[in-house]
Parts: sequence; structure tokens; C-alpha cells
Amino acid sequence: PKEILDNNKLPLRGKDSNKEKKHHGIGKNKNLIVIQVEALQNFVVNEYYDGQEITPNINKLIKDKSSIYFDNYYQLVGRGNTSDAEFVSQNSLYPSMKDGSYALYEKNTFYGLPWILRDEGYTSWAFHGYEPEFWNRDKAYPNQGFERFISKEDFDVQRIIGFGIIDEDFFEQSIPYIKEMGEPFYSFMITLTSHTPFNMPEHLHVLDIRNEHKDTMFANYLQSIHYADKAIGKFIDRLKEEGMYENTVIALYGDHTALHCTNKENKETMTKYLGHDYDFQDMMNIPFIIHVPGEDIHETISTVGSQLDFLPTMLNIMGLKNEKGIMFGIDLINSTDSLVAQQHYVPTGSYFDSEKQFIMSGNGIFKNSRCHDLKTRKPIDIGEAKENYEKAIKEINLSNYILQNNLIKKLIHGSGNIEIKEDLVP
Ligand code: GP9
Repeated sequence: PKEILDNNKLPLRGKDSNKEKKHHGIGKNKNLIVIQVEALQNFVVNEYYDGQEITPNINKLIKDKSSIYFDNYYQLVGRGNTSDAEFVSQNSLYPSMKDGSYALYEKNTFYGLPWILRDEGYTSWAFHGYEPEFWNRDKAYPNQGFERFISKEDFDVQRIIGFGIIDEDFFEQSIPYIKEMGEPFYSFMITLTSHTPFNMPEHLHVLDIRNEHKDTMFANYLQSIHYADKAIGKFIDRLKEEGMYENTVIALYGDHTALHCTNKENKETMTKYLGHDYDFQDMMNIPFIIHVPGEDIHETISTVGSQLDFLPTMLNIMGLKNEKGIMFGIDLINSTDSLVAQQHYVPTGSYFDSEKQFIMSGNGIFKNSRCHDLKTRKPIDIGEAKENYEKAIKEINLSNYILQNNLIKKLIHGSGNIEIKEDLVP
């Protein structure tokens, strides 16, 4: 079918109603720090391992009266893994399975969070403690809207874990750069230490581990994410000391999974630990927290969402609208029209919606696919999953089409209406 893509009619789902929007503009004109945490899964949050709190600082942030916690939030990465978590979150567009979005669409025009905030007078910089070329970040960031990329080359890299500067030094050394940005600023900070295979030096093995878990990837992950959490806690304390906290919105989320459920050891260990079958639902579930100092907004929101919904949700908090671009996500505070169309780790067209996870069969035969209820984990008849399967495929195709044809450029500079000629329904 022919379709007209009209940016006035977007987002595709969760369309704005005339209702007054909850929490709209509570972060208006405040600075913004977004922390994307390497391999932060949701199961460690608010969790104790043999009485030891795994992520005390993130938990403290969640419990704060000024925080909203999204506990039904999922990763949405493609071939570009961590960099796609960035891309999807900043732009509310789907990733690709051909290559990382930063490589495929380096030269495209975008209008995501860094650009929207720049139009409001913000300075937008990205921070990450690894080589700038990795994932093609250095070349892609200018068109993403980041005016400067503070990378490994800008840090004094003395202490390394894995392949980059340790998170504590990354945060501490970022502070003078953030000050240099002036106000209002948008700092996008991507952590690194809790990267697979989670091998931490002995002195950072802080948690006591049961014999049955010793030397498992599960135990190493707990140590590693406990460290990342400590670095985040120190950073928030330092922002307070520096007088940079009160006027700054902090958003934090995990980029992607740490423990793959397709790995036999992880599957067995996690299934025993959680007391239920460790599956893609657990594996893809990441936390998302928004913290607006001074606001009384404490709430856990369980609307199903993903990194695709990050931008519209943040725009509502910052009191802004996306007047020019395209967003596939929804504002998770003001809509429940969920659809998380997946392509990675599960076959394309698999999805989460507000009640279920549908996993398309690997051989492409619909009747061989499976579906379960997100709350009860009981099977659901796949007949009920067909409509959203078609919608999921359509969304992914439409997003790919927009990116392949650099249509955001036309929307920004052209008439605002674009004819979609491709058949976008399977
Ligand atoms: C590298 C870091 C990790 O710069 O972001 O990327 P990943 O391997 O997790 O995709």
C-alpha cells in the first residue's frame, strides 16, 4: 500500500491527546546528564545476593522521592550493540541488522535528543572512555548532534579494566569537561567497566560469592556491576559537591544484556537463581530511571517500553516537542500503546507488547512461533499475536526505509510530507 508519511501525524503510536500531560516540563531548562550503563540488566536492581545489596546506589536513586523507575523496559539493539542502544535512545528509530547504525547511516541527517536540545540553547557532548573510532562513534557523532566527543584520548588513562579507563576515573575526569560546557548542558555518558567477560581485579571482588557460583560468569557479572554501581554513586555525590546536581536531570538505563540465555551455564545458573526459566524476557529487561532533583514524582511505571521510547519520554520531562523529526516510540509516562519490535537475538518481527512476548520462529513459519504472557509467563495462543507481528514488521521496515532514504533530511528541509512507495506489510 502507498502511504503518506507526515511528521505532523507522528509518532505512529501513542498519539498526543489534548489531555494535560503528566510531568510535562518538570525538567524544563535544567541541565541533562544521561548515563548509559554497560550491560546493566534489570534483575540486579533492588536485589540482594545472600544479603548483600548488588546495586545500592542505583537502588537509592530509584527510592528517592524525585525518581521514576521503569521496570518493564527492554533493550532494542541491532548489529551495533552498545552503539545501537545509544542510537535508538537518542533518535527513537529502529537499529539495523546489516551493520551498526553509526556505520550505515554516518552521513544521514538526524534530529534526535542532542539536536533538539541544541535548538533550545543547550551544549550537547558525548563522553566515553574508549577509542573514538570504535563503533564509528567519532564519525557518526557530529550528525547525531554531538558537538564534541570526550573519549579515551582526552582522559588520563592510568587505571584500566577490560579495554578502557575505569568507570570511577571516567566520571571523575569528566567533571571538568562538563563544567567547560557551560549551562544548560546535555552530557551523554557511556560507561565501560562492566563489559563482558566481567573480569575484575581481585581487590574489586567485593561481594562474597557462594561456592556453587565461584568463577561463573554470573558471579563475575555481579562483582563487575557492583563496581559500576559504586562509580555511579560516587559520581552523583561529586555532582552534589560541585553544586552541579540541583539543576540537573539525571537519566540512567542499561544498554543491553550481560548474561545471554542461550549460553548453557548462564541459563542454568540464572534459572536456579531466579526460580523460573531464564529467558529472553529476563535477558532483555533493563532498568530505566529518571531523576529530577526537587520534584516529588516517586513512582514505578510498569508500562512495557524500550530504548525506542527514551526520546519521547525525555522530551516530555524536558518540556519539549520533536517538531521536525520522526519518532517511533511513545512517552512511557503518558501512553500505554506499547510495541517493542525486536530483531536481534530473536528473529525479526518478534516483539513485546503491553501483555505478551512473541518470538517468531527461526524458520519464518508463523505457526511455529511462540508467545507468552509477560506476567504469568503462561503460553498465549499465537493467533492473538498475528496483528502486532505484522505491525512490528511494518515498523521495522518503515524505520529502515526512512534511514535508507535519509528521509529525516527531507522532513526537516522539505515539505514535511513524504510518499512511502514501498510495500511495508509482509
Ligand atoms: C566499546 C563499548 C562496548 O566502546 O561501548 O561496546 P559493546 O561491545 O558492548 O557493543
